[in-house]
Amino acid sequence: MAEGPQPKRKREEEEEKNGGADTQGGATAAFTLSDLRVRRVLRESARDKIVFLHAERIGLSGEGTDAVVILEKTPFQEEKIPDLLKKPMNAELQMHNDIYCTFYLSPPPELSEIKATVVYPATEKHIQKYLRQEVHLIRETWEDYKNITLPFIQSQSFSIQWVYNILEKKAEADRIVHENPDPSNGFVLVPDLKWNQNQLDDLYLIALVHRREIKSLRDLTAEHLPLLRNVLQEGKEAIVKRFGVSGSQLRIYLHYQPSYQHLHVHFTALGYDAPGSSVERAHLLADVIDNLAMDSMYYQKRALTFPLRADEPLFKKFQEAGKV
Ligand code: M7G
Repeated sequence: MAEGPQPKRKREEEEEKNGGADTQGGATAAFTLSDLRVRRVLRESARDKIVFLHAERIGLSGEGTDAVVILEKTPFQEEKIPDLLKKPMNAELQMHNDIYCTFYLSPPPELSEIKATVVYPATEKHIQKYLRQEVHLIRETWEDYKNITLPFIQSQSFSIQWVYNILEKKAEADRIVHENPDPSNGFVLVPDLKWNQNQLDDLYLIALVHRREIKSLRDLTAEHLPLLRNVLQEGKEAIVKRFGVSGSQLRIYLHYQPSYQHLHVHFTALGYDAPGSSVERAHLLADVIDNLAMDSMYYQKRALTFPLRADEPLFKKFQEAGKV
């Protein structure tokens, strides 16, 4: 029988107890969730049972430091479902009509977990990332990439310190599922921040390549084929071995544009409608490999589409250039 997901490791539990951790440079500055004060709701989704909050932590001098807090009701864990009906709890009948009735349950804490992800200290860019915005599609030619996008991402993009912390084993070292240590063609596979590893329905891992100069799809040429083939092949093998999910049940893809400009590949359960897995952002790794095998300069020739929020500085740059 397939092995289930690994139980939560001690370090994660400790981090959760502390309410999160700042892993800048590998150092961990713990704080409790109750140190944070909610400033406003950035976005919420009734369908996904998730809310994104702009919060702040008040320092000793009374100064507030921005944080982003993401609260998400966790998926059901199959083995715990029978307890939901069995355990004595407050179950309030809301409506009864013929054969139909609705109850509202107030389950005990161990059956009503909420996952809290904290970004602290958060930059303005983090806050903007989660703020509900009007979104537009950009069609970026190679010239647009060179003239507009590249200078922009070189001048300002998210810090990728967290990626280096993983590659250098300064953070999440005990979560590594697989590593190929080769400096040119190797990578590290870890559970994504979004996955709590308690159930396989929303399985989500990321492969971070050891090479540091590859920012995104735009930098890839046939030279990178051995690396990409390793990620595809070894990533699938590691996931079937550890989690019992076969390669044919995985969606393996890159984002364009990625938020973090260090090449990484997303592995999500095929049945999970993962955020960012839609056509305007996801490029299947198998297709990327085929495209590069056909034409080494494929991603330096073709136009690429991606969504941008209306208030993003990059969107303004495309507007100023008359491209939107
Ligand atoms: P992306 O396409 O660059 O950006 O993917 P997106 O967040 O807009 O999708 C980066 C991926 O890395 C996302 O799936 C994040 O959830 C994940 N991620 C981000 N951070 C800061 C961490 C982290 O510290 N640890 C892990 N394990 N995953 C992270």
